[in-house]
Amino acid sequence: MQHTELKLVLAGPVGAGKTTVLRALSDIAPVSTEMPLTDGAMGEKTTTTVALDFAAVMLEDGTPLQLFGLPGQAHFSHMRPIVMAGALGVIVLLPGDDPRIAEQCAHWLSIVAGIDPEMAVVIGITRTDLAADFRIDRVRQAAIFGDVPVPVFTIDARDREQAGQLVRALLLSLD
Ligand SMILES: Nc1nc2c(ncn2[C@@H]2O[C@H](COP(=O)(O)OP(=O)(O)O)[C@@H](O)[C@H]2O)c(=O)[nH]1
Ligand SMILES: [Mg+2]
Repeated sequence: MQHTELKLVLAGPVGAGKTTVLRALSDIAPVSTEMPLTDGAMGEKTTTTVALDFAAVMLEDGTPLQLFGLPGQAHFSHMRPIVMAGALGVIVLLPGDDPRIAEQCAHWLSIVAGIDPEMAVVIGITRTDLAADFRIDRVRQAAIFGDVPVPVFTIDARDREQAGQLVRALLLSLD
């Protein structure tokens, strides 16, 4: 049993579901820094995370877990190393309905590796219900961190149980 505070980070592009996962999991009212999208709305999405998202979760064994979301926009990339400092692992979220998901996967893994190449990483793919032609094998081919394949899961970010599965997978990979 572990009672030291755990810190995990959610990374990924705008619209991947980072804020949604944090809201689904949080035991407290999550802290968000949502601002109107400067480039105009993307579909139904009119706001984006500018600095960070924060949520607190108590794990079943009593361990407090802190979850931070990284801003997706490159414009706020200077915040990423600050938010990632002290984290034990990163969940990379990717939108399954983005046709460039394999490139996004490689791009976000290289961002995380550039900040900390020793980081534990899992990948969660959201919005696959919106993508009839989604192929998980294309993402798996791009899901290499260092030289090691990263676990890939499909989840609905709005579902607390499925979002929790990503956290459990990441925590299991730590020990
Ligand atoms: N249909 C569908 N929508 C999803 C799923 N996961 C997330 N979303 C939606 O996708 C959008 C993601 O936005 P958000 O959480 O703000 O993404 P962020 O930019 O990464 O923080 C929200 O409208 C979610 O409700 C999913 O599995 N299926
Ligand atoms: Mg967000």
